Amino acid sequence: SPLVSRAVSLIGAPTDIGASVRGASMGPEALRVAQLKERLEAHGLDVADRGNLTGPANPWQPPVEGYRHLAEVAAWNRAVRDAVAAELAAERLPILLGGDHCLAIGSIAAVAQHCRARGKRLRVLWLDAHADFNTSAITPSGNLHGMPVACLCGHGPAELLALAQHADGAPALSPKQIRQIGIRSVDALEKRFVHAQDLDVFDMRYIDEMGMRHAMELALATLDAHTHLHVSFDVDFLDPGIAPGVGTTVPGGPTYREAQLCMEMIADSGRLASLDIVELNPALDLRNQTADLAVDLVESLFGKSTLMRKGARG
Ligand code: 6HN
Ligand code: MN
Ligand code: MN
Ligand code: MN
Repeated sequence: SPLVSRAVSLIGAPTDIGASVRGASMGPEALRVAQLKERLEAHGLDVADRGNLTGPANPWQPPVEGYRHLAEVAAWNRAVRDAVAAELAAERLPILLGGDHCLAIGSIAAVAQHCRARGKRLRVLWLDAHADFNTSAITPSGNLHGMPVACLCGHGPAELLALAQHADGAPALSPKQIRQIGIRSVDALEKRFVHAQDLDVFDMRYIDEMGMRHAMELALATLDAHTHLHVSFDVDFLDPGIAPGVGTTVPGGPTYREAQLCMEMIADSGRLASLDIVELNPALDLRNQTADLAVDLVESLFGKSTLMRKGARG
């Protein structure tokens, strides 16, 4: 779609600081090996690979007061936020290559601040098996990759709220701006908090009963010409049968065709303006097949199949 920026920038964040299964730190390189840049260029995009950000090593420590590696997570997220902000300021579409999902705090903070400064509406699509809405009081793991949505909505540690919130102290996001798709693993207390905060969740039960098409029609409803659409794509969204290379697999995810339709409908909206690709874990993958699938789906997100249909229609 001509509405989507044809200039995109890849930003690698090679860390698994927010997880307890190691290996997502190798995600950026696996996506490069799967030829993300070349495959997007084949669709006419101008792709700049900015290389990898740097940050603290994973110290592999147990949680402290409900958080594992909080200071290191904050350092990585500051670097991500600043890098994403620079690409948005240059009118380029940032693609964050994670890394684990805690990095969406920095990425979406930059997007939220950009949208506020430009008077744009923001819609966030959270494609994930998990709601990522834990807090230190309710987390079963202390892993910050289970908390980014809550942090962005203002529920999190001061260190992360400080880097994510707006200048006036308002949270980066309101739950009203978020649509979660593919959810099928939510912790018991997390579930209560998701309901209390009134998050809009299209879980797998909904997708089973109503279909991916209907879920996406609703998730993409009421976008307008001033809407910035951010997609946070946790690769564990996908069924583990097709995407084994993630640290926290949950059975019963979208099939190949359901995932393609999801991406195609986002492409058709013409509003995609920023993207995270996170939680890819090459240490658990088979011959880089999950990276290859992720790139295939991202191609669809940028209109690969839309172009096919136009051709078919003449
Ligand atoms: N992810 N709900 C679990 C936790 O530890 O908080 C799993 C979180 C997974 C996070 O995959 O991005
Ligand atoms: Mn912009
Ligand atoms: Mn996630
Ligand atoms: Mn997940």
